[in-house]
Amino acid sequence: MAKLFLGLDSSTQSLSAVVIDLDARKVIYEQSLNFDRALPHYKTKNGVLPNRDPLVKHSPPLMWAEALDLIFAQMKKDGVPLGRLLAISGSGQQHGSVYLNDRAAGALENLDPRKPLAENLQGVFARKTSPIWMDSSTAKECAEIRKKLGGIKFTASRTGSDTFERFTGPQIRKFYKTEPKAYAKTTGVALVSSFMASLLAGKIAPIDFGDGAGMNLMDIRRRNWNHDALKATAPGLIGKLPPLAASGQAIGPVSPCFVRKFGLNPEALATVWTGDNPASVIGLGLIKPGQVAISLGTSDTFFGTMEKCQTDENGEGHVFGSPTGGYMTLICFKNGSLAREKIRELYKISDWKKFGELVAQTPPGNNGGILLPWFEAEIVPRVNRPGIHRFNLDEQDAAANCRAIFEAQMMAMRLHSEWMEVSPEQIYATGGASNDLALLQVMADVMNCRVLRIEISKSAALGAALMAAHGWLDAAGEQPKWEKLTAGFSRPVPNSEIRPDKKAARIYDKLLEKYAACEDEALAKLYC
Ligand code: XUL
Repeated sequence: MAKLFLGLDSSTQSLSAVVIDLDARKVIYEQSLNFDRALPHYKTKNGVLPNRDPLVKHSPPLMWAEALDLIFAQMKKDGVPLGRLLAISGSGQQHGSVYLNDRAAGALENLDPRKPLAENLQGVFARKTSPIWMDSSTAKECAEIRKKLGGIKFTASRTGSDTFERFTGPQIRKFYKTEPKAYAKTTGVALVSSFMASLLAGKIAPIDFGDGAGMNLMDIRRRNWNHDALKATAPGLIGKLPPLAASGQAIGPVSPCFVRKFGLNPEALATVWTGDNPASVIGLGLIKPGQVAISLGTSDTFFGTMEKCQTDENGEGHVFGSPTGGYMTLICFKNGSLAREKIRELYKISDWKKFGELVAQTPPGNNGGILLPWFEAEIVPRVNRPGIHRFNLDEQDAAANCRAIFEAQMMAMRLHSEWMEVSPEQIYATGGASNDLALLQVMADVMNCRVLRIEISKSAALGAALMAAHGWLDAAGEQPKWEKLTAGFSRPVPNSEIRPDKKAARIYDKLLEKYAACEDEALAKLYC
């Protein structure tokens, strides 16, 4: 009988599902549900609630739960053999936190299949909204925690990263400081990933070593909660956090609610979820150390698998646990596809094909023109005052501005990933914008490295499905090997290899210095 596994990905803008047939090495079903369109009553834009403060970005956790109901209903309608799924895992946008009260555990254990999930969860939240990874409102709390932990270098070497505005610890601290009563009523803090896993398992789920590392609360090497970090964050926090566990590890059988409502097999396993980036590492097959990918999504990320845990002394990059059991490294740039979209809107460019054509019309290096696209507060480099900055760049020149934004995004990646000391033989490109050859040529030239396109639109959900398979095989005592398990699922698109143009690469080697100086100048102006 076919071995079927489901992977879900609860991201910023959508919930996606991928079902794999493990032995046939095939994805047999894919589906995505866009929050704004499918659940308009939550009034989100791109999955985020409007807020007067541009630094505050929250989403409603009930919306994510309602989306879970909807996607299962859709799968049932589409004839997915839900009764034959052996295990389910998932991934969530990283860092976002859900605050539960003392009614949550009981509600999860007694989910009523006759009622929508959202109704089952009425009254279980100690905080109605969840701060998500796009939030940059906790600079003060970051400074406070960092100071208590002994500075950037020490914070990074203990928790895997310096304190970051979007990381869960600083967010929890802000909640504790600004809403102490609600914090006191919080009995459980979950991540987006562990919250969603809890719904499927019908009990509070563990947080995994991948997503747990995005909290500034976990000891990155020992993989347990770090008591100094907990103390620096908020009182009584240890009592509010679930245990830590390996991604994909079996939690138990799925909640009877999902069995009754959607016909799941009562023996199907609910497993521990992870963050979207750790799951993508699996989905893209980055199993061997030194393999690197660039994902061009809502956020642009540069990530790869690491042999041993090496943290960034300057505090810009992150180290997370990888679902393979080792480590992964990541740098996250907030101004990814939404920033590219802003430029497209600004210059009234009809579609992405046209955008790529305009990039192709302009010379590498853009005649020295540089654009810093910080439409939103940026993570790397840290920018808390949004705004765009042009250097030697004509604002009226649409084509030059299209090239400039992508060149800047790639130069920022190169500059800020130098600490990783990886010189990959090739970079895998994935995510929406990786379909555009002109952009990929810029990527190959700036990075001076071959680029291969991997066409997996849902790499995180695929990774999650593979994690479910790993967890199920492990629970069956089969000691699965990641390399064997993932083989055949993600292959570069045939003939998609793009080689760097030597002349262009030389131009970028030089331009990088100018780019770095522009960043310094803009940052000095912002913070003087
Ligand atoms: C990673 C990060 C983002 C989110 C996007 O640190 O903040 O990539 O995970 O969902």
